[in-house]
This record gives sequence, C-alpha cells and structure tokens, in this order.
Amino acid sequence: MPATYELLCLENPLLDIQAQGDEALLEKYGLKPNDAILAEEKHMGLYEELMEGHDAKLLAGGAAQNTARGAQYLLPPDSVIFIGCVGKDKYADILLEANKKAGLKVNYRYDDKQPTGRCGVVITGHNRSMCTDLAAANCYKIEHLKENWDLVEQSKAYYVGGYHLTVSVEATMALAKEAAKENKPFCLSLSAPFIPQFFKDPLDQTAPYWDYVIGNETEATSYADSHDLKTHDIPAIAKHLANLPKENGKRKRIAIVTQGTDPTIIAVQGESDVKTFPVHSIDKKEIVDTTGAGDAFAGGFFAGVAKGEKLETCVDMGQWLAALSLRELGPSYPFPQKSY
Ligand code: 26A
Repeated sequence: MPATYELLCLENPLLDIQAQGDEALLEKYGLKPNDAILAEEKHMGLYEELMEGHDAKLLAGGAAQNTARGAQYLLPPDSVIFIGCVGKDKYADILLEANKKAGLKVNYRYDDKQPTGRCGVVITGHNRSMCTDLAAANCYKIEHLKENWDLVEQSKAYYVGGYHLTVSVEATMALAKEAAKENKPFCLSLSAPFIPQFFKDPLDQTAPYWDYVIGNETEATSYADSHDLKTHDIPAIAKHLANLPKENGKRKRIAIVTQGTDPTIIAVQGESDVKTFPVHSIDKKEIVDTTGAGDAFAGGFFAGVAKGEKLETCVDMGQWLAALSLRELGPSYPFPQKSY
C-alpha cells in the first residue's frame, strides 16, 4: 500500500483555556508558576474561574497536536495526521477548526460520555502553569489504534507525545514496535518533567524504540535525576539518551534538547561530539506568548526530517517555526501562511 502521510502523531487533543493569573490564583489551586501537571479533584474549579474571572482565551492545544499542526504548516497539503480522543462537544469543534485552518488531518475518536480534555494555562509574567483535565483524551485505547491500523500503515513516520504515557502505554508501544519492524522513524517527546519522574517505567519501555527523542532542559534534567545520572550537564544527558540500547540498528538515534533562548543541543548515537545550534534571535518586544514554542520547534524539526533534510536544516526549520509561534497567542502559527 503506498504511504499517504509523512507523519502520524498521537497524543491528547486538548483545549487550552489560557489567561493571565496572579500569585493568589496559583496559591488557591496549589500550582507552581512554571509547570505542567495532571488535574486532581481540587483543580476542577480552575477552568471556570479562568473563563469567568480572567477573560480566558480558548485555543487549540495538546502538545503533540500543536506539533502536528506545526509540521503540516511546513509540508505539502495532507502530509500529517493526528489521532486522539475528544468528546462530542463545542470544544472539539474549536480544535477541528484550528486543525482545518492549518490543513492538519485528524482521526478523532469521539467518546460518548466524557467531554473534550482541557488544559488550564495560567500566565504570570514569563511563567506558565499548565493543569490538564484529560477527560475524553484519557479514553484513547489500543483498540482505537487497531481499528485505524490502515492509517498507521499508510504513514512513513510516527511521533508520540510523552504525555500519552499517562493514557495508553500500549498504543505508544504498538507504534514504537511497528516503526522498528518497518524501519520507519519513531519520535518521542519527553513532554514535561513529571513524565521521566513519575512515568519512568513506561518511558524506559519505549526507550529502545526512540529514533528521535526530544525535550527541553528541565525535562532532560528530570530524566537525569530519575535515572540517577548524577549530572545536570545538558550535553552529557543528551549523549546518554542518544546512546541507550536501541532496537532498530538501521538508524542512529538522535537526541535533541532545546533550552529556551540558549542553544539547542543535539547528540547522535555513536558520535563523540555533541552539536550546538544557537537559536534564531527574536526581539523581546515581539514575543506575544511562549506557550507551545517547544511544540512548534518539534513541528518544524520533524517537517525537516520528513523532507529528508540534513540535521542543520531540520534544526533551522524548528527554530524558524518556534520564532513564528512566539509572535502568536497560544500554540498557533501565523496566517496567511509564511514560507520557510
Ligand atoms: C497529560 N498532559 C498533562 C498533557 C498536557 C498537554 N498536552 C498533552 N497532555 N499538558 C499541557 N499540554 C499542552 O502543552 C502545550 C504547550 O506546550 C497544552 O495543551 C499546551 O498547548
């Protein structure tokens, strides 16, 4: 069967409810200024409070869905497909609308009982606290992937957000193993510090299948701590990730660590030198919102991988797209479309 999609992405389709907050709001819900967590019972009032008292914006989110929109932004029409589970509600319609605008194909499973997942994004100054109530996104099961296996077969590469390890390790592993079997690239993001910390075992189960692993400096550091690497040196951690045992010997693993405005660090399996790429500078005055900048980087980078570009160009595409996303509200990209 001929491949139809360059990239298939799996994770949680979420609606971002994003607003400016203050210390009192963070304290009320026990949130850290800069974090990403799963919501507990005590957080459930946050979403309405953001909408009613803080003039929140409703934006398409979900980290890997943001990456999928980003990759599609740089690729020919119908190159990327995103899968995940939503509810039958108006929130899902907002997600569909944003994806349609970006030309991103989706294959959502609609849950009958649960609403679409929400991520409360509380901005205080340069910080951003994200609190996610997965709801329908948590109902994605391996059966749903199996029912749509034709899409998996029709895709040339797979990208799974590490956040999905809280939802379906089975679905993640099914893609990982299929990639190794068919010699297709399998990409995993570390997503947030709590993934290497509290989902260490499922993460380690996926590790032999990583052809690409991507994260930021706080996620890399969290990985180092939970795996007792006894270092916070980012190049050393990247090198460790790149050289973990690997299932598919036909591809060298590439580990990518972004560091905000500091250079992006890349380690390639078996290579002693770690590569360093300065970011595209952007005037502070032009930054509208940093939410989703890392997701945008991944989108640009993996669009480059899909096009078969060399590593330097993939990084440049990632940084170019991240710089565009920084100028938009939320994890969005500018329209009319700019070309790389
Ligand atoms: C399971 N969790 C906690 C999550 C997320 C998430 N996406 C999927 N699963 N928590 C936050 N996000 C998304 O991260 C983006 C910024 O990088 C938010 O929806 C936001 O768009």
